Amino acid sequence: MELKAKRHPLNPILSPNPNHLWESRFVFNCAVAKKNGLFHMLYRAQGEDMVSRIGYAVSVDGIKFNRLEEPVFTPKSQYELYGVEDPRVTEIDGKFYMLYTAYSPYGVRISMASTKDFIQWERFGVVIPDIDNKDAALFPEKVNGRYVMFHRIEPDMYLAFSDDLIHWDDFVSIASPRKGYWDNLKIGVGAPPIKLEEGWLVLYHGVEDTKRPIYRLGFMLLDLKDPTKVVKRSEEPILEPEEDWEIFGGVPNVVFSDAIVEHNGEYYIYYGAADNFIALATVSIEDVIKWIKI
Ligand code: BMA
Repeated sequence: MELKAKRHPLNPILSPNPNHLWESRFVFNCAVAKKNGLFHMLYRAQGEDMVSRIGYAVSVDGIKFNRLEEPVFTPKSQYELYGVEDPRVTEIDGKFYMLYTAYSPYGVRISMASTKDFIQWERFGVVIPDIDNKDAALFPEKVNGRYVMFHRIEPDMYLAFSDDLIHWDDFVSIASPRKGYWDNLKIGVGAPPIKLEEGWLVLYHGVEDTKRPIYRLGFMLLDLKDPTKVVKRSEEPILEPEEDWEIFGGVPNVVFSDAIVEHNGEYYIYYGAADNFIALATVSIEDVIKWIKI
């Protein structure tokens, strides 16, 4: 069975805003958390200076978002000199933890901050030091007594484990690019995983090694008790660049997701299109379960 996500007809749902210098050129990879009937979005934006900052937008239907005039999270340390990128948010014990990429002359580093209201932040800084690393997302609960995080040391997807969310160890590669497939160059987690009876459902991106690399999206299913074990993986992508605004833009041929949210029997997949826009695609939960079971 081929599982395909369906684009929302109002796409793209968020575009650069020429009136705000910090987000005048590109808005793209975003985190979304649903809480008390609202969709809270944290999105990466670039303006005239090309530094990445994080903006906030809110919605009641998950489709039409209202944004703030100013970014809510901006570079604050030497590791963030070029920007704060690609937020992914997980709610743990009533707090939202954001993992993001800090980009600077030192390279790319996984960093963390937490918030209760998406405006005021507690910053933890770099949590995996001394190594180029990105594509991080936290599991929503401890597994076997420890916190678990996805991360990516090129070209593989890794897990890391922690007792306090700050110190991470036991790095283990759980999946690699596959020769002859759409994800043959490098892979990284998309959204934080969703716990199902059948296992951990993980949206991820895969890059194909072509003259102009193509970013596509697929699913993995991880073993519930031992998430280092991949039980199933999309043979075909569930979403790939097809629309003009996915093929042309800041970086061509990119669909890249940091967020999946359950809503009315569907998964809402929010994605950055061509590093230029924010778009929405949906897939029915029933179809995902069917895909898992075949
Ligand atoms: C990757 C990511 C994203 C981006 C993608 C395509 O390296 O870190 O920020 O969307 O490249 O340019």
